[in-house]
Amino acid sequence: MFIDSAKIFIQSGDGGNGAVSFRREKYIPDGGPDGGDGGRGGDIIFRASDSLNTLLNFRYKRKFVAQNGENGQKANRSGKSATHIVVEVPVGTVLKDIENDKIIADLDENGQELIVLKGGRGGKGNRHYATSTRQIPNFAQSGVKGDSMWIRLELKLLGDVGLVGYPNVGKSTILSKVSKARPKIADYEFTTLSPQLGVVSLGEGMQFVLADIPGLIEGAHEGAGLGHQFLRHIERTRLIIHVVDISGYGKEEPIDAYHKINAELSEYSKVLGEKPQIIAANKCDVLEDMELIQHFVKELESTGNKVFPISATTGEGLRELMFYAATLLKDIPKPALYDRTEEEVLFTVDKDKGYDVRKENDIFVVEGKRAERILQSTNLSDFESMGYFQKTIRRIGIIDALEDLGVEEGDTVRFVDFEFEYRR
Ligand SMILES: Nc1nc2c(ncn2[C@@H]2O[C@H](COP(=O)(O)OP(=O)(O)OP(=O)(O)O)[C@@H](O)[C@H]2O)c(=O)[nH]1
Ligand SMILES: [Mg+2]
Repeated sequence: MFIDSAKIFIQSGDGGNGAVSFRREKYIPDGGPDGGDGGRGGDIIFRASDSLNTLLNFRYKRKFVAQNGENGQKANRSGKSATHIVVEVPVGTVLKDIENDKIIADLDENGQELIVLKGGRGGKGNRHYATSTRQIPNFAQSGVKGDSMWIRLELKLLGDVGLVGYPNVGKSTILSKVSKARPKIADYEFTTLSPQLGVVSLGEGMQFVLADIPGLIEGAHEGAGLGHQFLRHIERTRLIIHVVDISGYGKEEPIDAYHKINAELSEYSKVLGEKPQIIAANKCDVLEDMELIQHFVKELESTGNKVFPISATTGEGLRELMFYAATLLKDIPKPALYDRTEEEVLFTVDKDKGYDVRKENDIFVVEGKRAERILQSTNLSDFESMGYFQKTIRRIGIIDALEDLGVEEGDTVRFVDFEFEYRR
């Protein structure tokens, strides 16, 4: 069975807390602070691997949870950082955020890696907080929490040659005749519901993978029918066999059908529109009028593509067609990355944090929806509420972000419309 999609849960580890501790040595009555830092939580990393071909493994293992970093310890000992979890997926896997269906990553190359969830940073131990006026810091920094999300994995099939055409033209019949694949074949439209792959072996090491997808109809590029969700797969192939049924219709109809499908391909993407094609005029066995075939061949060879009159049923012409495909493939390099648009793929996986931290002149500014909500829920004149406010902005990483920008004791922070002096 071929599974090309899976839903999994991932969670990165929390950072360990920094320790509060003071040196205790004989003859040293008031030792300074020596609380070590917390360790970092484990990341969730995805890696594309050539050795996997399906998403089958994810039927059995659906949760990937990284461990937390250890807490800091006394005597300046840092807590151990957790090991990262590496999730291996087949080359050609697309990662999507289930919440909004956004593409997080498109792992196309063997060995390509991406950190999808970062583990939380460890908190600093109290030894970092000693100053000339504060020699006994009775606090340390908490570790930052990890993050979690549901992800959908989708595997784009990687065939060398794709069979493309209207429904019911005989694509699956062709695949079944030239490979060991056994796709469903029937005399009605949309028999094929998901992509099928077969290996075509022509002897002497000549072989390629042939992909059969559901039939395309007009409007496919906008999502009509079934085929459109699989055009992505065809985009990855190096060559298209464009199948046209030339039986039973008039002289011009098959030609018209050919152009209509090509228009759909071009509308879907430039890559698809420009992919090299071979044209297969199928169901020749039921044609009595040879002139019809000749007309079709003559008309369409003017497009620069070669036309093969075939019959998938009797097998006539199939061998020549497959050999020609194999010959063309020799000169078409395997694609590395295909054209992708910026907005489509987000290689940075920082989920929207809901706040933004920046430095404006000498002021540190924190803004954003989440920051606003936190502020609204805080009673600025209440001690406990303020304590909670501080905890929250630490937990979600605002303090870390401020420190990364170089904030120091006494600097001004403008939190939405609330200004305060920074104190550790
Ligand atoms: N006479 C004749 N019938 C054929 C030939 N090739 C396919 N057929 C018939 O056409 C019908 C459709 O064939 P399929 O291979 O299922 O067509 P398809 O293009 O895969 O169709 P979808 O999966 O719906 O897109 C079946 O009844 C086949 O037996 C052929 O060369 N000659
Ligand atoms: Mg089919």
